[in-house]
Amino acid sequence: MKTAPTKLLAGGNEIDQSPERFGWLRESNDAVGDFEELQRRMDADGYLFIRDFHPRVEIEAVRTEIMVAFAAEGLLDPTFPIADGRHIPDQNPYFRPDLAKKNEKLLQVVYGPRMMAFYSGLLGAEAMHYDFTWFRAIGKGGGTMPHCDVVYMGRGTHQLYTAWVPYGDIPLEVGGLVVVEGSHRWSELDAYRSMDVDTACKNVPGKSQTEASGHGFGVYEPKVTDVLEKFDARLLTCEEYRMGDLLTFNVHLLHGSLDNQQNAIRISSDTRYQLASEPVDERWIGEEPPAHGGSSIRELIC
Ligand SMILES: O=C(O)CCC(=O)C(=O)O
Repeated sequence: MKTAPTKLLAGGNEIDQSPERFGWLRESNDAVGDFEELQRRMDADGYLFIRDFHPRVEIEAVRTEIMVAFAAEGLLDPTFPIADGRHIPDQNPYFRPDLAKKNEKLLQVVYGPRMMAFYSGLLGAEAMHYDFTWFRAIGKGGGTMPHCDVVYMGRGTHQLYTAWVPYGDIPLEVGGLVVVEGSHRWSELDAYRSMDVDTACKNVPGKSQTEASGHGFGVYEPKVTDVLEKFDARLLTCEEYRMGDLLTFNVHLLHGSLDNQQNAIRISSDTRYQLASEPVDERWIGEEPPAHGGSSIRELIC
């Protein structure tokens, strides 16, 4: 197995790159179009990784619009080409769904016929997508801690898939998505996965269900290295994500991202798909989805 060239970090902790703790995602390009086989792999692995799913030129066009917007906001270092997306130190955009919402090219990538046909094929009947588009623009030092998506979007069907789409080529040091191999099958995570970040504990004033049980705002455990040791598991990622790649996974798979160790902003979207006939989590539907907090809060005795 090839090893990663550099020291890798997640949450500031160095990743053990030994073959027992680290490896590469399985590519499923050989099965594209064979939805039975893709569903079998999704069940087995909890994810599907398809190279060049989208034409690169379409992704590059989205990237250009986003970087031009960042330049106009004064976030980019003017001594580098805009296309490089080098941010000024201490200017980390981090989470910018507002930019995705008004980017027609991006909306066409994530909700256009190519994606909808893919998810309808995978689900075996007509698919629908959430209206909320998560868009991340992660600068130096940023990364996402390990979590399962179901704690943020579990009020509808759990037969729900995330599509993670990078809008740039992402070397390991720029921090792409990582998954914890086989974690979607771990029953030890069931109690955590049954939680909801917008459920407030009536009996623990000021705390949500996840906070009261030590999972903060839905993070399973901040140190992914501890998770890997505890479960004797491997972290999987890709040597270099490329513009056009699609990584899709189920809501029970533990995942996060590596820390970005450079000033190059790492941009990606994550969007959600399910059967149109199944119940949907209303927090993510509509022109202005209610999202977290506010009217989405429900009370419960924890
Ligand atoms: O891109 C990231 O850093 C995290 C993405 C993520 O958590 C997701 O797609 O659910």
